[in-house]
Amino acid sequence: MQKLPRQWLHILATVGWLTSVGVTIVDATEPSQAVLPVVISVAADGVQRATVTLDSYSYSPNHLIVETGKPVELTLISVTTIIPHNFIIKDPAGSLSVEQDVSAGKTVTLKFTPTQAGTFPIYCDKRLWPLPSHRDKGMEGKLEVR
Ligand SMILES: [Cu+2]
Repeated sequence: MQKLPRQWLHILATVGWLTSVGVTIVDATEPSQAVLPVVISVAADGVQRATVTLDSYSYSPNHLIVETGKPVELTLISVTTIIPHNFIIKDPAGSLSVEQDVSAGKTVTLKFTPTQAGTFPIYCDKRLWPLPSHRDKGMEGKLEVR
């Protein structure tokens, strides 16, 4: 094995500590996380509202179904104590591009209006080098626009 400079060892030790904290948080989570698609209903004012919980490393629910052409308002609730996350939706074809940071323990509202039908990835691209990205750890989902 290659010899690492002292600073690197310190960084790796810190990363290891953060990881163990993250694992503890995941263990404390109820195993009954929603995995079924959630059809977001349209409110009387025409807005499609839903709440998504962000944890390390998941979105719950993680499969949202909305209607095209109507505004979507998502309340993003982070239940983590240390690790910051974000919420990105990207249509590779460009019809939708949304990115919202959600600091540990914070709640933020995200608004957008999907204009094209399709299924688009939702993911967190945060990453603590040299660990895999949060998306690689399973922090992803999908937005289905009908
Ligand atoms: Cu994340």
